[in-house]
Amino acid sequence: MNLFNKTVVLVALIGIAMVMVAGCADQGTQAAEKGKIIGIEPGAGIMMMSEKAIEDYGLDFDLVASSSAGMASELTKAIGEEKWVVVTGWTPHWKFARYDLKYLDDPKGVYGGEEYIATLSRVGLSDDSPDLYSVIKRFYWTPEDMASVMLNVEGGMTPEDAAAKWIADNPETVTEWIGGVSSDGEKVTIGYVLWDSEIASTTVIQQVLEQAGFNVDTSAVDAGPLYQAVADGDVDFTISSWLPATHKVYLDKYEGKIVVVGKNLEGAKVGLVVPTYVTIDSIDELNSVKEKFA
Ligand code: PBE
Repeated sequence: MNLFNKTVVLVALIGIAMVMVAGCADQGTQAAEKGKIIGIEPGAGIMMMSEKAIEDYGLDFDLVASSSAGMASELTKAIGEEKWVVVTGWTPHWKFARYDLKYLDDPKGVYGGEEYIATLSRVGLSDDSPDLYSVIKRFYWTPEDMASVMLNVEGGMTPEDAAAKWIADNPETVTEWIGGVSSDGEKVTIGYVLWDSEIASTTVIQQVLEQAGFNVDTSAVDAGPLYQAVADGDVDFTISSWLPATHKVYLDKYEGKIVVVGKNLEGAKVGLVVPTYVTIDSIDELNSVKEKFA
């Protein structure tokens, strides 16, 4: 080997050694790194619950704020690479139809038990608009109904088309909700949050009310401002209230200023969700494998 070649080999070896050292150092910092829980919008009930879970379980994890769509795309990406990922999840949601997922057990009950979704109205709506009030009081469907609309939206339909399809497929239910009510263009404003589940339900109720002759506006805001808007009477009603646990703080905050119309869906759930190939089953095992979630 001539001197030039020797130099090349030497430089290459030094290069390789540097990469190896850097790699080790990297692994070193990774081991100390916190795990990540992929969250959604700040203000969602599930975000507050997850902060509490980090505290109560002493998790060495950061909760990363994102959006419902951002959470879903992180989940999709991780599953594509078979990487471990933990997200703030809820049911009904299309992700359970699309992927093999499971809730992590929550022995401390931070995420509550079974949830329902409630319809809330502004104070005075039942007097000002008894017909409208009667329709939203009758509005009740199943997790499967809601999930089917969400799944079609996830599959590429617009929320409007997916809602119209559900309505066309369920004429008897819709007729029952409308209950013979017919408006000549009364204005209605519905508040909601851009969660996939609430995009689905709100678009359906909007179209049902339009079918009954109402002139419907929707207003998409974050959870905190939504409750404020119902309490202030800026929106007439919302069908986006997750109870008894998820939105308890909001409902408590506006006690007496918001009317609970009734349940519109039962059998909902919130919690921490992982792909089934993640080999832990409980939130209290998260710390022992946090590197996998870094
Ligand atoms: N969610 C969907 C909401 C309620 C509906 C679970 C993301 C929340 O956490 O507030």
